[in-house]
Amino acid sequence: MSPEPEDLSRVFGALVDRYEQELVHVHSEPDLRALHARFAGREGEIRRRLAEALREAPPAHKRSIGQAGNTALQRAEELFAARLQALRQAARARDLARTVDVTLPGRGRRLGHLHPLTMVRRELEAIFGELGFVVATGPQVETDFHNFEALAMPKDHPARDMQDTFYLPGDLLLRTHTSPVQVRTMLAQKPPIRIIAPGRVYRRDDDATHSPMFNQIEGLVVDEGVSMADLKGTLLHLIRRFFGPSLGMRLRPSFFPFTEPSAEVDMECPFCHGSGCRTCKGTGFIEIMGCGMVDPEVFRQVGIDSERYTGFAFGGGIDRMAMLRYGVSDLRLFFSGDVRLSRQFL
Ligand code: 2U9
Repeated sequence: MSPEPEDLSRVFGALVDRYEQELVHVHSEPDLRALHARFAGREGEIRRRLAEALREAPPAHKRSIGQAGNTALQRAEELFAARLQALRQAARARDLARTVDVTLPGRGRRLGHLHPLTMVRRELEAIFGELGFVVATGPQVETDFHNFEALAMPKDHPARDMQDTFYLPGDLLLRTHTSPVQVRTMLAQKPPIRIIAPGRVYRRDDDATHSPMFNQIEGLVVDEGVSMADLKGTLLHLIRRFFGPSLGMRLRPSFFPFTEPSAEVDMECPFCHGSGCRTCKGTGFIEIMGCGMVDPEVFRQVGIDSERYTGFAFGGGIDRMAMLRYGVSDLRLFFSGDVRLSRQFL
């Protein structure tokens, strides 16, 4: 005997209720589709029962049985759609929680800044600017005359050795100091002259405190009546403005081909104030520059009357001053391009 349409309607209802109960345990889209196929798919339970009932039912019952089946299938479709939407929403919420916290503050923009050597050079330029010095520059590829000859270093001078200088084809070389800038200035203009010449220079040297390229700052003052006392006052001012207001200074006799008399400039050690430490190797002093009165031979080379004019000059390493100022122990760090160094100077 074939079942009554009312009984079938209950059977379908029970099937859909079971489907609804099992849906709760489904947590992925493929599992959901598999479950749905099992109940409401082409080969699913509902359609199988429906086909069976239709086959056995008398013609008068077929219509209401068909309706009961369709109602069940429709409910199953609605349940499927609702669960699918819920699963997709949950997945999206999980993704958002994992990748974007929209309540976090935005990332700040990282600003670039000056290289420590540029900061030091500019500070030195400012200190000398206050004293009336102007900045002079010149080529890094120089002639033998401007780099050596005019500075009383003739052809047989030991400083011209291949070991020390980078020579280029023709009578050219990479300047070994910024002194040719002063030579060019004296050739181009009459005293009074009061210039500083900062810039890159090149020597065949390479270790923790020497680099084949380094930065120098030199100064030159030429006028009537310029004396060693002017030189000393200028350098003491520089040391106290740049390294510390109460630091002492001493000049030790030395020799340079282009100055006479010449001296090495020592400043009182800014780390131990003269009592002796590792940086000053226990001496209480640190050598930072060389200086002297311009040799009359240099004036003769550039056509300045040494009977009328005198001048002083000095020179030192910007990189070395930066190392002392910031406690950097290896000169090469300044040229490494390593942002871990420059970031410390923000
Ligand atoms: C002219 C006349 C004189 C510049 C001077 C020094 C002394 C000096 C060195 C220190 C360490 C260079 O960086 S370093 O290797 N310089 O000791 N320089 S007097 O004298 C001049 C320059 C130009 C026309």
